[in-house]
Parts: sequence; C-alpha cells; structure tokens
Amino acid sequence: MKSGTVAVIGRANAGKSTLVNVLVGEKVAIVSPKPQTTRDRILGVLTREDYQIVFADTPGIYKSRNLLTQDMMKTTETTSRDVDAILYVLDGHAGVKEEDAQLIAKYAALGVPLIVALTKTDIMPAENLPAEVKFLAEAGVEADIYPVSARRGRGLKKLEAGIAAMLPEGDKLFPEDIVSDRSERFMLAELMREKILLKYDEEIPHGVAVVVHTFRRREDGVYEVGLDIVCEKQAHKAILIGRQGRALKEAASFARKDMEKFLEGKVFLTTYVKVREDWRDSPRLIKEFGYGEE
Ligand SMILES: Nc1nc2c(ncn2[C@@H]2O[C@H](COP(=O)(O)OP(=O)(O)O)[C@@H](O)[C@H]2O)c(=O)[nH]1
Ligand SMILES: [Mg+2]
Repeated sequence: MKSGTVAVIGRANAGKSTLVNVLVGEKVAIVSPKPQTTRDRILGVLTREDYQIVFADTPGIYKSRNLLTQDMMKTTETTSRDVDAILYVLDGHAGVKEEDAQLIAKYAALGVPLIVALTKTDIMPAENLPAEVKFLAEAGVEADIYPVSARRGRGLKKLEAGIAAMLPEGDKLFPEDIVSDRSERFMLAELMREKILLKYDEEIPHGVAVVVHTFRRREDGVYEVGLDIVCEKQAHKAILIGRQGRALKEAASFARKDMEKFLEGKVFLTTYVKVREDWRDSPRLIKEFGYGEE
C-alpha cells in the first residue's frame, strides 16, 4: 500500500479545487471564477485498493494585500513544506509564463517529488499544448507534465497514476469512507460563500465571511441552518441584500439547493447580514470566523 499527502499548489484560479474535487469524486472544496475562493487548507481523500492519496488543496499563490490573504499565502507555504509530494497546477487556458517556471523551480527545490498538471485543456487550442510543454522544458522544468481537463474528465487516470507513483509505502492515513477532513458546518458555510462569489462583483465576496450559528436536525428530519454573512461595510450590506432582499434571497436559494444535496435532506435556511469593519485585518475576527492558520 502506498499512501501520503500531496500539496496542491498553483496560482489563484488555476483550477486546483476543481481538480481535487474530480479526483476525489466528491465536492470537498468550493469553486468559482474569482480568485480568493479557497481560504483554508482542505484535505480531500482518494482511496483505492493499493493506494490512498490525501490531497491538501491550498488557497494558492498570492500577492498579499491584507492579513487574510497573508494568512492564506502562509497556509500554502506551510502546507507545501509538510507533504510527501507536490502537484503543481497550471492553467493551460491562461497560458504558461516565465513566472510559472520560477514558481515550479521554487517548490521543486523543497525536496519532495513534484509533478505538473496543465489543466483546462478543454478551453485551450490543442496546437498550443506542445509549445507550452516545450516552453517549460526550456525554462528548466524537469517535472513530468500531465495535460488534463477537470471539466471534461480528460487525462485524470494518467495523472492519478502519476501521483500514486510518487507516494511512499505506508498505511492509510484516513478510513476509506472519509473524503474530507472538514466538518459539515464548514461545508455549509462554504456553499453559501460559493454562491456569493458567483453572484456579486469581486469586492463584495472577498470581504465576506460566512459563519454557521445554527445547525440542527428537527424531529421531522428537516435541517435548520442559520448563517451569519459578515461583510466589511454598510454599503456592501445593502448590495448583498439587494432591493427588497431579492439578491440575497436568490443566492441563498442556490446555496440551499446545494446544501440539500450535500446533507441528503430538506434544509430550512436563514441568513442574517452583519457588518464588521475591516475584519480581514483583525487576527481575532479572522480566527473567530474560522479562517487562516490553525
Ligand atoms: N473550462 C474549464 N474550466 C475549469 C477547469 N478547471 C477549473 N475551471 C474553472 O476555473 C475557475 C477556477 O477554478 P478553481 O478550481 O476555483 O481554481 P483554484 O483557485 O485554483 O482553486 C472556475 O471558474 C472553474 O470552473 C477545466 O478543466 N476546464
Ligand atoms: Mg481553490
């Protein structure tokens, strides 16, 4: 049996969380077209007969602006130092740049095996692929490169085999029925944050924290989920809620549907919007809302 932890590293929006979700076969991390979607390290576990891969999805590589993004970058750095292997995710659609080769070299120098997944090949002209691979080789990247499309499910088997081959011999780290190290409460908060990321312009979701204050199952089987949606400014609160509460109602309704799928039961969802000025620069509030380093 081979088993080990694999840090999933790469630039913001490269497609790391999407790739982890399809490899694990379940949604363990939320996904959106905006950067700063993943705020914490999330473990996604893939168990097969002869190996177990524990993916550590990370917030990725950031230029830090506030304490929250600094914490997120720190999470990525500490995760990359404490694993058996690194999966570096490149966005094939955005195109590979000199900076990518430098980042790959930096993580390869940490001394654990590293492979590269070049993802989003479904939205990348096929003829670009050899050129991107050649560019990386000429920039000194020695790692194996696996072209994949998480969305279309292409190249995943080969990538999985490549990852498994990097792992050391060892017993399972998690029981085989576990897919994530995160609680149901965490996932409920994240599903709400995902819908906020999808619905509002960037400056709103980046300043939003979602906190679960109520989560219980009633006698009739319905789950009661109560969320605080914390934002940074009164003006943001007004935008979040929208005219006659319509905007929030719509986002919450999408979130509720996903929560019902996740919990496999009916959900009664209530949301309340609060303002906490500049919480992203407050170590106490970042911790209270459950983000950042443990
Ligand atoms: N077309 C396409 N889009 C993808 C693929 N993988 C991810 N995406 C999109 O890229 C965006 C960023 O994905 P996400 O997984 O959140 O990136 P992360 O920030 O690296 O975790 C989302 O809009 C995804 O739907 C893929 O294989 N093909
Ligand atoms: Mg992510």
